[in-house]
Amino acid sequence: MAEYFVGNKEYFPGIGKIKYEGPKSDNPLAFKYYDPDKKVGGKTMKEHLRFAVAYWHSFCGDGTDMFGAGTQKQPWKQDAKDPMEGAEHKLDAAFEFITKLGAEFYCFHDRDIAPEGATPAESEKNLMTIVAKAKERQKATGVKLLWGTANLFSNPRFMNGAATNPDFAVVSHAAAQVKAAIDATIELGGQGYTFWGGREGYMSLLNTDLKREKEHLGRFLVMARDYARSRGFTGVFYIEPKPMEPSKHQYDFDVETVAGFLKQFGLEKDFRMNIEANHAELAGHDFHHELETAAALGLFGSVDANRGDPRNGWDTDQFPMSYYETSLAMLTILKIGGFTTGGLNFDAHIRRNSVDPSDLFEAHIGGMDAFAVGLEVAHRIIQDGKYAAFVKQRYASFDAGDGARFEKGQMKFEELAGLAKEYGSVGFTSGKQERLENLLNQYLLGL
Ligand code: XLS
Ligand code: CA
Ligand code: CA
Repeated sequence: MAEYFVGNKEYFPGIGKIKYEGPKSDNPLAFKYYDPDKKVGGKTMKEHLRFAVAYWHSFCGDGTDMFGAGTQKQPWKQDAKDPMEGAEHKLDAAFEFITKLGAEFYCFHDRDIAPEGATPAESEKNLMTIVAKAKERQKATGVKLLWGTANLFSNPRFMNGAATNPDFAVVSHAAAQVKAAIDATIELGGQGYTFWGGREGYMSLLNTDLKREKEHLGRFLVMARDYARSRGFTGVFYIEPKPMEPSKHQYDFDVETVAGFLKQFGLEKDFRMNIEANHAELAGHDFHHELETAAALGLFGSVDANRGDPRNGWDTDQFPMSYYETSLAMLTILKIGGFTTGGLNFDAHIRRNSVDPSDLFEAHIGGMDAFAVGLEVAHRIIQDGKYAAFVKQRYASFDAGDGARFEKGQMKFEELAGLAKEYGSVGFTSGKQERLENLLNQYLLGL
């Protein structure tokens, strides 16, 4: 077991490398469907799915909520003599966990991995000290950084926003953090850098200059991109849409809104979407809708894999479980050729009453299995081509003749209007939705 942890202490004793045991296994600490080396199409499951563990939920959050204190013991927080030693213990626990689980990647906020100092300079020093240690552990374990980000929402100075704060001094603090977090991401070979607009939005329009705030956000992102590129960052920038919480209205509401914003500020070449299932739901969309919209716009990037609770409308960040959702998600992702720099980041936390160290493993195992099933179902659907053939046929009237001329922009509006007379009574072709939904259930059960 010793080979799976790199620090001085084992934080998850009694749990070894998680193995694939197949669907009949009754071992809760084994994969039932995720078989990393199994080939699906031309790639292994591991290459397709690019799983990442979210540092903040798994190693920082301890079950604290608005109504009560933390419930999860987290031994890495218990015997440190100061916050920097605590950060190193956390790093050891994280790399032990990720390695035993067999995830390829992790993601972090600056403040997840290193404590904030009294000044920006001290914060940066703390961060880069831990980054050097993380780099050693990445080398020792082969675990890689999917993306880094800056926490621009926890410190009270960000209560009115970060890049969109009405006070310019706060904007400069946000820049200090983003600059250091970009440096950290580059140093660790991160394949992406994420901007989630934590408090970039408003609580009331009565005290907000919406136009100016959005322009400040655009300016800030342009400057951050240019800085990162000047430092040699070749990865992808992500914006992660979310419609609300903590703000009443967040500027990065959903994929369509962000797409318009990126175009407005000339950011569409460098930025892609990091789509979270729970955020899609908060925006009143299906997860599949957000993925398909990003794919259609050529802006798909990465995924924060989790689920919400459709009945309470909060960002509950639960682990993904629904094969229905993972299959539809993987269908869109496979259709556009799979992930490039992105991956499936488990931005999810175990429930407050899940207090056993093994619960964290079981949660991730379930999420990885759910996406492995989704991958296989989506692959089979694409191989079969039944949906694709149906959709192709549905739009066949645009493939030749007048329809094709319309698509190519070779027709005047008067001509289009005039054609109505020629076509007469049309438009009563069944969409066959029920048949197609029934088919999806057949695929899900593998019949
Ligand atoms: C919060 C967001 C956040 C981002 C990273 O709702 O999901 O965790 O993913 O800042
Ligand atoms: Ca997220
Ligand atoms: Ca969330």
